[in-house]
Amino acid sequence: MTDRSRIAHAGLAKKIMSAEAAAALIAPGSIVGMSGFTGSGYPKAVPQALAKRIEAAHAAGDKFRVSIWTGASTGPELDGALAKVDGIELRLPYNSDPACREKINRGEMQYLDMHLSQVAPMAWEGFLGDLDTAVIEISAIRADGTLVPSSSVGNNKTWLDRARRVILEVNSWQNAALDGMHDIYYGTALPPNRVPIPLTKPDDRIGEPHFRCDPEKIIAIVETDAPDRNAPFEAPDETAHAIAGHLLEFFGHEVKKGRLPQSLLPLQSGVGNVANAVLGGLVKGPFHDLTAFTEVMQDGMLDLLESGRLRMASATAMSLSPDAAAALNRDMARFRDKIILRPQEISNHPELIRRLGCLAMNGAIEADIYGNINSTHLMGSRIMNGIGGSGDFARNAFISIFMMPSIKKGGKISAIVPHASHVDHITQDVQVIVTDQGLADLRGLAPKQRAKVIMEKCAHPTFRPALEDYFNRALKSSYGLQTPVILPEALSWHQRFVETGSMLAK
Ligand code: 0RQ
Repeated sequence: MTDRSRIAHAGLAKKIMSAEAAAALIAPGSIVGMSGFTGSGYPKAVPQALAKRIEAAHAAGDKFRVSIWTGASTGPELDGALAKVDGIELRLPYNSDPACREKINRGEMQYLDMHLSQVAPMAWEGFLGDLDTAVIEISAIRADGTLVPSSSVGNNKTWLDRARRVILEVNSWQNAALDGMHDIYYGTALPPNRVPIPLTKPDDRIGEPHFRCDPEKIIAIVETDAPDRNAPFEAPDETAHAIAGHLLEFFGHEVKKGRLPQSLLPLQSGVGNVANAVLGGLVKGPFHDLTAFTEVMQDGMLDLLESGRLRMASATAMSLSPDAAAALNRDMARFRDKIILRPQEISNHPELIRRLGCLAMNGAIEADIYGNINSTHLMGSRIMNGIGGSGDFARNAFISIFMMPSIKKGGKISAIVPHASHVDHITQDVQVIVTDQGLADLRGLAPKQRAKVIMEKCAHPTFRPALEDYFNRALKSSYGLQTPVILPEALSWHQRFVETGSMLAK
């Protein structure tokens, strides 16, 4: 049920219309900035109405595509609906929708994969083009015209400021008790006028709870009552438990050595099932009074809060399974003081990540024996999701950790390869690699030392001898011996997979 009391500004209440009428205001060829970060806080009605309009235009032989900017991935009602009707010309900065992914990998959609902290500044700098329309989900409009954000903040502040025209979706499904959870910082500027961001602890509030928006720019308001949609997490399997176990043992070791406090340092945890399992492991671990300075709140983070182990979490979005989202929605008021949602240029800001000393834990597709990480491309060319916030955190973390199962696709793929087929995180940005086999602590190690530790601790036994054989032969034949490589063979494992469906030698 939509709830008219959510729109308390008399002037703006006059702009309520249907999703179809609002979608009719979006021009072909325009750049549209939408809300949404992972499956939360994205507009649910206008994108679907726009998709219908595009489909009708295409059926009539007219060209109709738009460029879509968001916070990160969204839901099927946005990315999926628009991709299916071939309605997206260019998409940025992150995607996990299967229909979009297919279009991108078929070469039918341009995809600009960006560090998530850099999207808002680049939009302000004018590097990305002119933003025509913003379509933003909020949970309420206040009497003074300020806007109560919904379950993600993402780039909404920037889209509301930069867009020529604004369409709002007021979603009554979002709990009214979200009001007060957000911290919208209005102190960013362009060089040479940038000043330090005054945040020194994850629980500092440095902004205001609501978005500002010039009411004159608001051209349409659409009422909705639809839930956020995130895929449920899989129950952690043996592999995920093994990875979590190695990592928790490592944290315990660092505490014992006096390099980490008992409450650790602010946690950042990426997307995916493995990351979620690690958070589950922390619920049972010996660490207390934890904090998180991260991008997304997954189920595991909510469990940690519930357990009392995690004191508070700062993020830009919820990324919860349907069950966890419903549970949080029922109990929002209780969590309001423990969760702060910020714009993604703040949640992922390199200055803040470096200052706070985050422990960054992100998933990866593959690592090479020297510790370069591929987070984005299968066999060097096919996009999976995107770099997301992993680069923002990896380069600036206190300890940058990448985790992955040692083998994928039933053992046909090794996650540890002679040479990464694509590099998102260079070896200098990677301090720890952990697989189900073990944990490689790479701090203080030079390339050939790194290779030995990665092969010994992280590689699966099926692939380890072939890696060692490659490395030993490279030591004899490489052009230089700082980072030994056999150039014609470096990507042969990937080529074999493309040709035979397996990296295993016959
Ligand atoms: O495919 O689903 O078809 O089986 O990739 O892989 O191992 O289940 O791992 O869910 O943790 O995701 C890097 C994609 C890992 C994620 C990545 C296939 C594999 C499976 C998923 P199937 P897993 P996860 C902050 C941080 C970048 C963004 C980021 C990611 C699927 O962590 O997107 O870190 N990271 N953001 O089978 C072929 C390989 C493969 C492979 C995995 N080597 N070859 N297929 N797969 N490795 C959050 C945000 O930024 C929002």
